[in-house]
Amino acid sequence: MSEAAERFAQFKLVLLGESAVGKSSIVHRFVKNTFDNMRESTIGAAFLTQSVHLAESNTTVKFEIWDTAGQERYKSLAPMYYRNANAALCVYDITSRSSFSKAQDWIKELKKQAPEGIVICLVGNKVDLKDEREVDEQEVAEYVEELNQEQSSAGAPAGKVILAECSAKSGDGVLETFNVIARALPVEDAVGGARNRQLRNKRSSGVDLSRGRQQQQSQAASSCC
Ligand SMILES: Nc1nc2c(ncn2[C@@H]2O[C@H](COP(=O)(O)OP(=O)(O)OP(=O)(O)O)[C@@H](O)[C@H]2O)c(=O)[nH]1
Ligand SMILES: [Mg+2]
Repeated sequence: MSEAAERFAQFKLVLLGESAVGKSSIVHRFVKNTFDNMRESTIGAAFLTQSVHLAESNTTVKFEIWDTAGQERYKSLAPMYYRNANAALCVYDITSRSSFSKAQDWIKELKKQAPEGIVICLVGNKVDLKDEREVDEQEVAEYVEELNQEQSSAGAPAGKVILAECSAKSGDGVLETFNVIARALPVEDAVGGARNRQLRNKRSSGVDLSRGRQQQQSQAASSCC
């Protein structure tokens, strides 16, 4: 019996959140499986790529990751990164209430300005510091449930916010978070889209990599702008 061919899809993902919540640390854990206690604050944004494999659909999902700078002075650059994004991680630090309200602001902004159908994941980082927790899990769950109910009652079929917690330091929950996002993305559309490339709406769906995969870098690539 012949096995079905592996499929490839590519999506743009952006990380948003207050400075020092651990956006770059999450990305580096995901892409390089490393952690730096003294990571420097991001300037502008950084670009990296990494793939996950979804066994159930035999699909490799490649993420093009834009890790934005959380410092206030870079805020005006953010729309440049989220306006074409398929997915967004709004990151907060579970030991910082202010970072949670900042993540909520990002979600509001994305709901207004980002492409329709963008997959939004609200991520609480630094769960290794649970003794210093300031943001209650239950409160976050209720906030997300409320948001998703508003979404449903507005008749929007997609766009539910996903909830996750992780620790870039220990690695707990990081890969799981990206796997959940990959599963929530319109993989079928992206794969099928190759047969109908001209009709694809670039703002809301991914890119099929089945053709020209050799032109793509298979592992992490990193650059800055
Ligand atoms: N204990 C703990 N520290 C973390 C974790 N993730 C990141 N940090 C630390 O938090 C600090 C900030 O991490 P970054 O990844 O640079 O934060 P950022 O959100 O990218 O910050 P900007 O680039 O300024 O927006 C660094 O000192 C990290 O070592 C974590 O999961 N646990
Ligand atoms: Mg950073």
